[in-house]
Amino acid sequence: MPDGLRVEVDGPVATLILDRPSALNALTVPMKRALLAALEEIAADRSVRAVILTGAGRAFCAGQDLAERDDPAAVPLDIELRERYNPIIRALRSMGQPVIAAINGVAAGAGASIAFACDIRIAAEEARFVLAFGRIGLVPDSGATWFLPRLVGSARAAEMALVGDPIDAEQALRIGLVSKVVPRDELLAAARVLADQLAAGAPLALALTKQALDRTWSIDLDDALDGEARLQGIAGGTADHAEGLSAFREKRPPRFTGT
Ligand code: T3D
Repeated sequence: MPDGLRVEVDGPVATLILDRPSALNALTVPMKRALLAALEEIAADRSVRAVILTGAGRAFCAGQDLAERDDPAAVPLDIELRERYNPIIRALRSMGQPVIAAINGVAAGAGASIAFACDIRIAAEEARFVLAFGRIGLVPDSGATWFLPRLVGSARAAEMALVGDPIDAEQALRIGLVSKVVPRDELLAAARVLADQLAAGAPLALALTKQALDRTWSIDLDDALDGEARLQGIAGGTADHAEGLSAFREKRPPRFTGT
């Protein structure tokens, strides 16, 4: 796979596989382009209702491919972030479909940041998170300083970012960084069960729920209550809401269509 990304669509679930296992799926320019393009394409595809992001081999993603930094033509880091990493993080947050990070192994640097930006994280027993930025004299980026305190609290975020010690799967579960840990050979199946559950949900309601959850970080309770009322006004007008009510009355599972 020349661009280091595999995209597999099976029914309503798209699985994105970072696929450069010899370098622990470290991100090259072509991979970042391919990942952004895939996320944008999926965001516009109403037939895809849930996404799984995982890595090939023993790693989830080791962050920026450091070999690229030896290229004299490499762009400055701030430009690399603005033009290549930040759009990926924004795409993960703005797409309506829920994204599950299935963290199969080490997630380091921007690889960890990308996992943090997903909606749900489940991990293999071998997974570990390494905020590797400080070890190479860099600052956590790609949203890590925004997501991490919100996920695990500021004290743990500070320890992870400043000390940089690896957080193993068990610890990640304990501090709420992942919601489930499973044996490695069960990871993709567990992600698929979750993805199918999400894919059976009402797509617009899920998209609006993502929006509502993200908004809470920058608003007060009054704004949150107003925002929920506004989004509920939209969700309440959908055919999916009517279908949900019918299904409840008829004691059957709902068949949501995204309308
Ligand atoms: O453009 C910009 O720079 C701005 C954006 C920055 C965002 C960032 O992500 S900065 C942070 C970059 N990532 C890192 O600093 C992590 C570097 N890697 C590691 O610290 C370790 O490899 C791990 C903790 C991830 C895993 O350790 P371990 O012992 O399990 O594996 P290993 O032996 O270190 O690595 C295995 C191979 O993968 C090895 O190659 P080799 O010797 O077998 O040919 C290693 O060089 C390669 N590899 C690992 N990480 C990277 C990498 N190659 C290129 N880039 C990497 N990031």
